[in-house]
Amino acid sequence: DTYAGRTITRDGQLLLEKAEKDRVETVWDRFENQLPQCGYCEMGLSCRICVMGPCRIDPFGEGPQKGVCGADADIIVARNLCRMIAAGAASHSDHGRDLIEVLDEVAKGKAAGYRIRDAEKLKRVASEYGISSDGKDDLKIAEQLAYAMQEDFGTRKKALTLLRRAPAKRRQVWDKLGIAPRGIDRETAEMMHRTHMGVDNNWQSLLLQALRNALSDGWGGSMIATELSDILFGTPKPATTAVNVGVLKKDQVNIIVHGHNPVVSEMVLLACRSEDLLQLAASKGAAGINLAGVCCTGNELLMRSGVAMAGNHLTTELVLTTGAVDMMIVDYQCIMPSLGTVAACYHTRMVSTSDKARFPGMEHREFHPDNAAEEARALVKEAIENFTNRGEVYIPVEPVNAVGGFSVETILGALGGTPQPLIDALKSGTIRGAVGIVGCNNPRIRQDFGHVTLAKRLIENDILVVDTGCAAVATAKAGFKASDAAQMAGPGLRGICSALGIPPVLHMGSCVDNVRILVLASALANALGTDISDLPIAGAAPEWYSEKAVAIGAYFVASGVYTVLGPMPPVTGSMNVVKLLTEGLQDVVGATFSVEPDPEKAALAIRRHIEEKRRGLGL
Ligand code: BF8
Ligand code: SF4
Repeated sequence: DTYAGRTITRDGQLLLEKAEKDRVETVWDRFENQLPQCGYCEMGLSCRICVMGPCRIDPFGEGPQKGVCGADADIIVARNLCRMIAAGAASHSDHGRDLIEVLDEVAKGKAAGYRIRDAEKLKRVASEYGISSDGKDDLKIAEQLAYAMQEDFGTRKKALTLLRRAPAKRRQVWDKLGIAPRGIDRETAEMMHRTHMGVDNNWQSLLLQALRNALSDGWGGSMIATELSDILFGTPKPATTAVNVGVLKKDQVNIIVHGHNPVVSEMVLLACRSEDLLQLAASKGAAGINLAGVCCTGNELLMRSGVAMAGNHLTTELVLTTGAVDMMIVDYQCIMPSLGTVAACYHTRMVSTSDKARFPGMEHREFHPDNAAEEARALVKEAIENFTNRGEVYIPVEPVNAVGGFSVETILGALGGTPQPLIDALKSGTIRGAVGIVGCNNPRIRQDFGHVTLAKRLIENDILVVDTGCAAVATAKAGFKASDAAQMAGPGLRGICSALGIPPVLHMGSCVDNVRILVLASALANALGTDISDLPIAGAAPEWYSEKAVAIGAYFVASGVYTVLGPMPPVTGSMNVVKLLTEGLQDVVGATFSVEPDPEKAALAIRRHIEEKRRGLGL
């Protein structure tokens, strides 16, 4: 069955069939149309950095071995990877900057609808920036924090403020290598500079700068995004929610938010809950207004408000084929430019909201902090009006229950305020280790197969899984976050999860929230007086596709976390680069990448790694 070959999800399979019937082209069709994909590009051996080129290196050694400028395979492959990391870091960090601007406008009373929802966290983060809260009201603190964080983006600092959260031993590693990031924008700009023709032509120093650039995302831009989202919208706490396309409701106005920035989706949520709009919906014959998310802005709402999640990356087109979506509101990142075309087959209204992200077939309604609350209300009203234009509706599955909302604050809170109980469980071997499963879907891999198989094998073997992004949605759809999911775990993990009333796979948020994993790992390492690279932990991105995911993988590894990628990054054209990433980095940062598309084998590799780290700690 071709549908089952594309996705392991039931909703996906049934909606693929519907899409075919409706003659809707999907990401899988276009992927097939692209085959065979360019072998030079797959290996990272093509270069179009300048217009003496484009150039390509012959991997078989018969054709050209140098680009027009003289760059060899090592330089070309390294530069291409570096630019992927720069783009990924830029994306997350620019998202972080947008939150600083909201905080600043809130402080200045210019952002109606937004407010400080976690004042305690505001003070805590402000103190990390050396801002005292004494005698100041929240808005004053917010203004000073916004300013200090903007400084982290610029060039005036020598090291990012939040690097101090990393264990001392890790910071020494970075200092020794000269890869402690200075400014968030600076590292991305320098990466682009170094990869211009005729600048840095040493593949090792290029890759070291790429690690520094990635660290500026993980311990900088993304970390700021997460912390400010918590301050502005609330620090997540566990809440029950529902996942898969079955969260759409036939008798309600369905609005989907898609993208990444909670700045838009939080205002849409607010509007969906307003009494007058609920009444308007009732007057149109709708039983309510049903807000659901896809991708990471969905994760942001799920984490903080228990908002339902319709699907992950490869579901974003299919969700429209239900005919049940009255409006999809998007901001930026991972929004396929095909969506407008898909929506045109149904009554769905498509709306883009960010000045920096426009899409064909979408109406553009720009959101800024000062008009967002009002614009959101206007859009929800229009979605309600569109409810009566619906044609046939097909919602083929029932939703699955899940618990989300595991911030570090929540996890440590559940453990009584310290990581000690978790350390005790690791020491006794009740839990063998912990793994972060992160990242996307990719049509190269059956949707969710990598995430679900890996998570299953790990929890069966008493390894706690934390996840984010589209991986987190995948495991939720598979039931690993249901209240009774502890049964799926091995005996040790099962006992602990049952006692704490938590699932064996903890939803830690969106992709910027991968920084929560860094903070948790640092708490464990600090409590043990060791480095992150000594811990029995690992990272995995079994179905990654995006440049952001490469940046995440790189900051995980540079922070000392062994990380297994599913799809192969475009580096196989240089065995030097491959060897450095998969072996050489061990001596440099105490961790490496590994590539393993088969999740069964990835699980074995991770278990082996965890047992080795346990032995290293004498456990
Ligand atoms: O930032 S996991 S497909 S939605 S890039 Fe995109 Fe990948 Fe999903 Fe979230 Ni992350
Ligand atoms: Fe070719 Fe060098 Fe220009 Fe790249 S930078 S396109 S290898 S000439």
